[in-house]
Amino acid sequence: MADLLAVLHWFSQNMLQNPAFFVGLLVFIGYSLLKKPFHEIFAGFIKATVGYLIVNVGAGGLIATFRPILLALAEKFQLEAAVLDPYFGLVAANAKLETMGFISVAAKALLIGFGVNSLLVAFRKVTKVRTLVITGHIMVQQAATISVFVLYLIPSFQNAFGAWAIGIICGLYWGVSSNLTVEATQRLTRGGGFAIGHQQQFAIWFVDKVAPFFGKKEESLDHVKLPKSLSLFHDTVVASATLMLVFFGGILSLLGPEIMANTTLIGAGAYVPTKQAFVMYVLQTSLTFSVYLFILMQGVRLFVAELISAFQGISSKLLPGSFPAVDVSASYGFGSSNAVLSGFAFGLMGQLMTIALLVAFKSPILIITGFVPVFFDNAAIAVYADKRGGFKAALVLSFISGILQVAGGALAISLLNLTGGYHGNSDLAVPWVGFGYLFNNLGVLGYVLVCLFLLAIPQCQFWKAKDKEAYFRGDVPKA
Ligand code: ASC
Repeated sequence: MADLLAVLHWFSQNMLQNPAFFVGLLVFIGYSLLKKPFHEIFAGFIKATVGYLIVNVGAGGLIATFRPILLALAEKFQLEAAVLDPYFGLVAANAKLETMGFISVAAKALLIGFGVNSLLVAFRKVTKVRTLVITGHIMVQQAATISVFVLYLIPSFQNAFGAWAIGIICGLYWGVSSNLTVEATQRLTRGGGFAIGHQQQFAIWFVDKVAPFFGKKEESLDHVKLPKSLSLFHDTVVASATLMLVFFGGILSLLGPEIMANTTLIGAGAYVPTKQAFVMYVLQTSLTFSVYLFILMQGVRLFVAELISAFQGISSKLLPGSFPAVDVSASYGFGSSNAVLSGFAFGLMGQLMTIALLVAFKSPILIITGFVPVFFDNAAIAVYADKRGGFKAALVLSFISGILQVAGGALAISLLNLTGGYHGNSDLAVPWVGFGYLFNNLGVLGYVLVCLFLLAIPQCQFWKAKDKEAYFRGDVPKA
């Protein structure tokens, strides 16, 4: 038993929590099952792992470039507010768990959750769940936040069973929510063979359903006719650099050189007056966002391509009819070229408008926009919405999503009594807040009801599917 625990611990630390190697391993296994020659297996392993490491560089760079701006904003305007971002949320959740005396519960729950998700897929004929979530860094964040939901709101779980209660509901959420994205993602990618296992699966499902009511898919962002002088915005690099320049250039100019040069506050990323003119610092920092965005997309392309072909080995030999559920940025390359940026821009407007309303109505909880939810969620929402309902759907739905992220985030902070930050991504800001109220009002009964609700979702999907075999093949939907 002790040996088994040691193996599980090793697996969790080195693979699950470091998904670059986990994805590499999956590719290795997939290609081996497909009986590819060894040099191809090796090359696949390298490309997938390096691709994922590149994604880490891109996502990490975006987040790190944003952090000094956030610190300076808080200092300059003395904002005692919570940052809506899963990394800030992770810190806040861990601090809360520590004060409650449950330090390592989230790590245990992560492993149990992964086990539950694997069982749901292994018994997919019964559970109708086809997707295994493999985005470890996200699962770490979610396990921590969900630990607070379960333990803080349902005190009767504050015991040895607690980690199991959290793990079971995490595993159900992972398997069921990612399973909801299969049809939408197959449609978007024309049969790419993967699903989304990230932070906005419910939103993707919803957007895919409602987008057609907003307009025609033919009126996609790619087909929006821009005047000749603006058509250069069809180029992603130009569009992203310009947007970042307007947004971050505006904020940085407002903050001014003095505060940005405060190395004690800002640390790495601070402005060094002896080295550079401030205007050039603003230009460089803003353009750095598009550099990291570009890097992120390259990495995604590399690992997704390998994972998709290798997973055919796993889904044809080991788990027929199963899909890997991966990072949402895997979907970006399949949308209109400007969908990612449009989603970010309109989501940001929705967030800022709601924050202004919180201030105007003197809300006791003030929210600061964090980069991860406003960028990654809304980008995805626009990509999926645009595919189904054209540009109007993409813009309106990402705007609404921005509103919900802030409103739901504020509710979650007051419900969970958190300080400093909250997760803020769509799933954690909308459905999970609803689950939280059920936990709070009904206790263990609320927990059971949420588990039953989650278990019922794939049954409904299967029941609604006209062709039951196509459901497990994950055929590309016709309409
Ligand atoms: C998240 C998160 C990240 C990014 C990354 C996007 O939610 O925690 O680091 O999105 O996964 O590719």
